[in-house]
Amino acid sequence: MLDKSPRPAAVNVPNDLAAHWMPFTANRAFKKQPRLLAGAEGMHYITVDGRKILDGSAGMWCCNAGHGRKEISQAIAKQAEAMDYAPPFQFGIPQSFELASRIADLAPDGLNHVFFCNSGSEAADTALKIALAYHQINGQGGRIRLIGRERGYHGVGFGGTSVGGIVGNRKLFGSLLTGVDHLPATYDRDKQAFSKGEPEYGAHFADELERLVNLHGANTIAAVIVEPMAGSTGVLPAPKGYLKRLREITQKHGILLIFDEVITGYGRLGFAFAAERYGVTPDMLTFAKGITNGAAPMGGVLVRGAIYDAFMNGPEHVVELTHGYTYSAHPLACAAGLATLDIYRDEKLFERANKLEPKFADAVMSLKGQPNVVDIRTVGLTAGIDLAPIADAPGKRGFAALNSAFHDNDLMLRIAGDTLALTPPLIVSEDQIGEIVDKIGKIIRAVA
Ligand code: PXG
Repeated sequence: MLDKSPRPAAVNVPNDLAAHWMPFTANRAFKKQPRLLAGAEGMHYITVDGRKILDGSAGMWCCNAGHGRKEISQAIAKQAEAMDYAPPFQFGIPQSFELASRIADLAPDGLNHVFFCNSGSEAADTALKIALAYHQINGQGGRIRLIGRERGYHGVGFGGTSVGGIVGNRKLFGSLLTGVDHLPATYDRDKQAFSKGEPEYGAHFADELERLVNLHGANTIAAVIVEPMAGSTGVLPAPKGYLKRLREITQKHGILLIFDEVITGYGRLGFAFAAERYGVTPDMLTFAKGITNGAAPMGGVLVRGAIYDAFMNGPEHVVELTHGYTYSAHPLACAAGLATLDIYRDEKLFERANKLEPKFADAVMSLKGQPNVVDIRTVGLTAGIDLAPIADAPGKRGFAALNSAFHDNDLMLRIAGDTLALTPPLIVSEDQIGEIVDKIGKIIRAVA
């Protein structure tokens, strides 16, 4: 428990943790042994008791340019002084138009309009709604089915939860959306364990879409949504050729393809977007997290010109898409986004991630042979390390690793069950990669 005695504190430490019901957190365990953060600079977090924690997870896949970037905080402060808030419906601010143009410039040709929202969840739900609306106004209103993938994660809205493929996130929440089906996950450990980059095995998993088309009828299917690399379910890179195959099948049947790039966007895989890495352009692409380096909530959907144009009909005084959020294109988020994109460009961080990828992969792969390590996957500056679960207690070893990392080894990592996920800021040095891997080795042995 926290020390409740009166004392001068460098930071404001709460004396009661009860009131805050924490998201996606084991609340009781946390409140017994809190992991409280007070500061962040460069590659490190600072705990409330002043310890430096090496950031192996870019916060939560957000802070690609590292922490404490003055360019971003100053841009936010300046914007807050100039104008705190502006209504995004029927009014606009110059910064949102500039940001949309710059995001479109980074995206593959054809994705040239941006719809802003505030999170990855809202981005997923927005893209799914645009897909349904597009078919409706395009005279194909029978296309109402949405297809996701097992082990996919698209946030926690009802749309994203429905197309998502994680039983723990779905089973408590009723019937969810109807008319949803799922592709199989692309992972088969026996065939692809310890692959660096995209596994050789598994392109054929895309052919399952043909099966779903045969089952439901192409003209009932609106869209397919997938992550180019499933991140939060344990780092599952797309098998070689898989995304191209999905593109071919969706195109053949008039089905929209949506890439959820909330994690893979803004340099994580060595390119502005994974779509570029794979040479596959979807019809829509969702992003969040890295767009503001995590410094302000923002998400969005990149949309093909033909989809946008399809809505630009009817009387000009009428709203074309009845969708949006009070905080869409919030001025502080736009300011943060513009400053963040400047840093990515000026420091060539996407290229940096690309160059570091082989070294990062070799370093993490060196953990093969450590106790309980049953698979390691790497792609871009991301790795997933599967630990064998403790019998009858799935997730317990992973949770122990999270605690060992934070309390005993001064490292932040992400866990998905018994998988450890590493996804450091793109500013990570080669020495720091070595430091992260050394710490992970110690942690794996500590939880053996
Ligand atoms: N899509 C993807 C691919 C994500 O990874 C979301 C959507 C939802 O974004 P918001 O901003 O609504 O949370 C995400 C979020 C983890 C972890 O532990 C990662 C996410 C969420 C929860 C846990 O790695 N990513």
